[in-house]
Amino acid sequence: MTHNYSYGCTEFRPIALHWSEEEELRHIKMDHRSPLRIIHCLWLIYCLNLPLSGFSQVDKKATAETKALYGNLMKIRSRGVMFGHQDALAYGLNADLSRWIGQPVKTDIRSDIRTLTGQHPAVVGHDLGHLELGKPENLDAVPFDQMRESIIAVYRYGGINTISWHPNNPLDLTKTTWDRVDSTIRRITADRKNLRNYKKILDKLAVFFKSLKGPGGALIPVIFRPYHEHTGSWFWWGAGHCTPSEYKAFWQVTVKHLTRKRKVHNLLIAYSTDNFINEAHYLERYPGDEYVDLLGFDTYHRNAPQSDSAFTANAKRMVATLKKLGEEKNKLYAITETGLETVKEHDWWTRIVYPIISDTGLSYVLVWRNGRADHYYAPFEGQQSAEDFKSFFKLPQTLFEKDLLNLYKP
Ligand code: BMA
Repeated sequence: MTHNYSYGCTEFRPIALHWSEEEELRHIKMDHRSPLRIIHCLWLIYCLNLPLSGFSQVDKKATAETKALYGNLMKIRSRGVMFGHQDALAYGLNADLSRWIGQPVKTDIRSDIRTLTGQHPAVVGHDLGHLELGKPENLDAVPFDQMRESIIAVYRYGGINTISWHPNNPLDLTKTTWDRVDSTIRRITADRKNLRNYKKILDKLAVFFKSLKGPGGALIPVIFRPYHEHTGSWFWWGAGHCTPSEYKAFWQVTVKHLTRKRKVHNLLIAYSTDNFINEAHYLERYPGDEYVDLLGFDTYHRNAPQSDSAFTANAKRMVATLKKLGEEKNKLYAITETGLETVKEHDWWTRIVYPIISDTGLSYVLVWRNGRADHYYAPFEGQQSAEDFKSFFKLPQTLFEKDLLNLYKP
């Protein structure tokens, strides 16, 4: 077990802190039972603002609601797995496959999942791609102002927001997120000017994160999931374009700049690979426990129905690895993206998804966006898997909007 902290005070050793050798020696020499040592432990707990229970959240200065969310997410897993949908309130599809565009106003907010079940997804995904360009809309034409309204709406109904980022190449912003050029990360971290420019891009994200405020004025906690699917090589940060140590260093620079330099304290940080072969592969580019709150992976079901059993077996294997790592590291874990494009199997939800997610301790499973008539992952009115989804919705271990008790309450 590699818990970060143990409050029995026999092993108290915050990994994010770098002690001097002298302090280290003093720590080791101190008698475990001495009153001095107990006072020392309590003093550290007080100074670091740590709760007196197992706590492995990255940002020790996270807002009270972000800490509460983290703790409550740990607990709610015993009740089931939250269902998530990317861009759920931003747009969707009508029965005739035409698109609807969302208006996240205060009442009667639309989502394809709500139209079918009466409840919004528990988790809603958003993407910040093109914020780095200073554009008013993201790469999928969602205006950032509207995205902010969606995030507030999700927060108001008690749901969780998760934010991915498909940024253009920071070294040449005319190149998209799918720029397969090598060495971008090395060239950013090894060059002062490039690094400075990259940090300016991160500053734009910091401004956005800090603009997310609930009705009471408190910052809205979000799960930030940068540089995902890095076991693949289709993005400029992918495995084929940088070494593991370059990727880790880049991740650390990113998280440190946002949380420490720009003091963004409403983030839970998610690390998510694409499909992975085994635990060693999953951890090959893992930046460290002190930089990750939630372990995830993305996996898509392709070539159905021929691949049904292979997809299920593979997904179950990867969930088992995450469960093991999550328990060892005391971290949350989730299927951060999945889906069968155009959900072409009428019983996909109860036959394929539910057996993968039930009895696992997963926090959530998120399906990708309902973008176009030929590119959608959640059912909508009249879609062939709609009835099966209603059954999935009623199953005991799936959680939607109304299953969430106040996750932001300390
Ligand atoms: C991909 C597709 C793209 C989209 C991108 C970012 O999987 O949905 O159309 O631009 O995600 O959301």
